[in-house]
Amino acid sequence: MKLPSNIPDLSLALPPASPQFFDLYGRQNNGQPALGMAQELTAGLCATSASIAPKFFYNALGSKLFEAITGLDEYYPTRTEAAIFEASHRLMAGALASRGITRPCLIDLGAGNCAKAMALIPHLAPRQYVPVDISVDFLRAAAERVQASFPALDIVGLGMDFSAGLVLPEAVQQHDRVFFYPGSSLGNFSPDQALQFLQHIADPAQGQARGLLLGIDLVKDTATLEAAYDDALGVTAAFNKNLLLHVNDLLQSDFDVRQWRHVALFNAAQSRIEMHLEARCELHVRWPGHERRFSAGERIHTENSYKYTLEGMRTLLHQAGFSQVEHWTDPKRWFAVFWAAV
Ligand code: AVJ
Repeated sequence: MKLPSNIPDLSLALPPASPQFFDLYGRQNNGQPALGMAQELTAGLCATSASIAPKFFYNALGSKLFEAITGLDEYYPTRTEAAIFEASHRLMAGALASRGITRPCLIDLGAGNCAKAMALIPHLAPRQYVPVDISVDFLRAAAERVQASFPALDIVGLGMDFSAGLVLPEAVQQHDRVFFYPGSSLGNFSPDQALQFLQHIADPAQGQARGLLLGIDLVKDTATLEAAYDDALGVTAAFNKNLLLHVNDLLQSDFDVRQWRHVALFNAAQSRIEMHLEARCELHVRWPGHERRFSAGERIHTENSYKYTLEGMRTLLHQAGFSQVEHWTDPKRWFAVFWAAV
């Protein structure tokens, strides 16, 4: 229908809505990383068994490399999870509706490029969308793209590290909060830490959550698991090594990525993929006030990615205090999406 020429088209006259955004992460006023972060990195690097937490993968380039990983043939989790949502979103919306939740506040933990939420938003019709991610600038750009796709949606972006605890600002609606934790990111926690985190979400006194939509990777044959974390193109290797560039930026250290080799292995006893960086030769790394020698073959442990069984995850969710637990999976049972109601 054509508008009469004397009536302005208000949809064009309105400024495009833009998301609210809070940067609650780590850099101090002088642009230096917070002291706690430098201390955490130094402690990990100087330990007898060196380690760096996986949250440090996600600088701007790291988030892009992870996005590339999600498109690899070997990396089955992303497309398998997307297929589960595609096949079952009506049942999922029904599970929420059966608890009286029709317009949730959708809190997306580790939202990254927000692609998973973008596919879900038309089906869950959230009243508010709250993407949370440690990669602040990457998230800011993604939140703006979500806003462009859903101009009327109330969006509150949160750039923060929630691995040590989740404290939400007042701008986040308290009514009908549903946490969305897809992609098996919960697998970065040890089972003990995962239980604590889930308990926090399930505790009515803490997060005021009504429920949780959780995507989790399942135990399967070792070859499939290891290929997913050591792809033929070497994208995961680049993702792993980029952590050293991020640490150089944060600590003013002098890691040379060419001196390190990517290692990924399935530790069946602990049911986890481990990623390491292995020194190709004897080498020294220096940063202000510190020096660490690595012998040839010595490793820095950079990630654990725990794999669960359906029963194991159901038990964990009940242990955490959720009252009703349902799940959906793919025909090969490679991945599962759980709905856990408080
Ligand atoms: C984002 C933690 C779910 O463990 O599969 C991908 C990260 N590491 N390839 C995962 C990752 C190497 C990913 N999570």
